[in-house]
Amino acid sequence: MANLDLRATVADVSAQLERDGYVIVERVLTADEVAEKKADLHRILEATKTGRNDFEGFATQRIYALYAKTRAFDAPATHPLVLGVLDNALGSYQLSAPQAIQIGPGETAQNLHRDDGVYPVARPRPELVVNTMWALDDFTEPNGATHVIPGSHKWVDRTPAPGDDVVQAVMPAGSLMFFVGSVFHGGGANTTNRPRLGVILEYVASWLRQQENQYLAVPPEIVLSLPPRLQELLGYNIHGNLIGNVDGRHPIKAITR
Ligand SMILES: O=C(O)CCC(=O)C(=O)O
Repeated sequence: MANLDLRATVADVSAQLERDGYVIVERVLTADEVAEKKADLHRILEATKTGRNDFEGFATQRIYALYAKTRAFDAPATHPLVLGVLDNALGSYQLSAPQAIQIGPGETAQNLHRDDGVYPVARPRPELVVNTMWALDDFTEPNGATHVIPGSHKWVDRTPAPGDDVVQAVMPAGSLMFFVGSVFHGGGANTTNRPRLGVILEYVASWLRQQENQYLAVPPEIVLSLPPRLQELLGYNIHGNLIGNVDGRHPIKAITR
């Protein structure tokens, strides 16, 4: 399916996400924004080790605890298009696994997986997870553009098999891919001599536990300096009047000095 651009409405993006399990919106970030974010992430990548197993990628660097280390993805996390699509897909949600992923030269393809596979809830079920991938380099077939199996989010009891239609999320730097937690996908092999940098901001329904523990990942003094909507997305929210309360009160009060 053709990539969309910023003329696409929330309804357009949501419809394609629901149908295919993923959708790409090109050039959501300007070239200047991409350059600025890349520069900040490169500062952190200098001190970031490569992965410890095949899933993380032995030639791939991952910046975990992203919101403790950079302010470059504060605005993208609450981009109106992102929030609109997430409102439709999940209703009430929070960040689950924000991380930068730099796939290095020589990396092999990651196994195809579902991001919501960590939650033991029987299928079919409503989506629990929506992921966003912000491309900071051009994503190409040879440099490891994410592999996706369109439509696989609707599979109830099958897994990928040889012959399945696997596409790659080819998109220019600054583009944004949405993909639901139930769609099979994985990082591609990088056969070029340059790294491929992207940032994944994964969101999960706010009644579920976040994949990375943001309360410990992001120091309270940083959380308190952030806009309220981002604080909520980092986990300082209450779902359904009760889930997430601290001593009967809103969790942000527990760290407010
Ligand atoms: O970097 C990518 O293209 C996707 C990575 C991914 O799916 C993961 O690490 O779970």
